[in-house]
Amino acid sequence: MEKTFIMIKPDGVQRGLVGEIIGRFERKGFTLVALKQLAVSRELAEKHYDVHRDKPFFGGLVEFIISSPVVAMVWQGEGAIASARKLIGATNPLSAEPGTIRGDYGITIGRNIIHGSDAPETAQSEIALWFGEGEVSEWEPTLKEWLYE
Ligand code: DAT
Ligand code: MG
Repeated sequence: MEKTFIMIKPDGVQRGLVGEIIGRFERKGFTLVALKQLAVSRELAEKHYDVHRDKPFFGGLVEFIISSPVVAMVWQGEGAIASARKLIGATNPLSAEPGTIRGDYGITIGRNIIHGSDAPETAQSEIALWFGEGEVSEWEPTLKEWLYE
């Protein structure tokens, strides 16, 4: 089953959206296989956003991510990577559709609440970057037969 890395950013935690966001992934039917709240080091934030290192917003983005705790998670399920991106919505919350997390709760691109891996390769590398092997638990919900044909 596919796994994706999801992070509730400092604004999502500060605004009390953790339960709401976890609930959306649960109700969709995905399985939570790793979860922790942590204060992010500059090194980890820079590694996570390395692909954006040369962008003008990189410095501000790193400062934002290390400014207050985040909630890091791994969610599992069929098509979890692309589906999570749909649940999250477009990068700019003002362009994100209502019904998506960013569309419902965000206003500006620099405070867009949540991160989700964008492809199988990034999901794999982000999970390995944020979690040790023993931190991801392999389990299957007993209601699986009611979620999948
Ligand atoms: P996403 O988080 O939807 O994958 P991304 O990978 O293009 O978006 O960018 C990573 C984060 O960087 C994004 O969630 C918010 C921030 N960001 C992107 N473009 C930005 C911009 N033009 N100005 C400020 N922040 C930006
Ligand atoms: Mg991205």
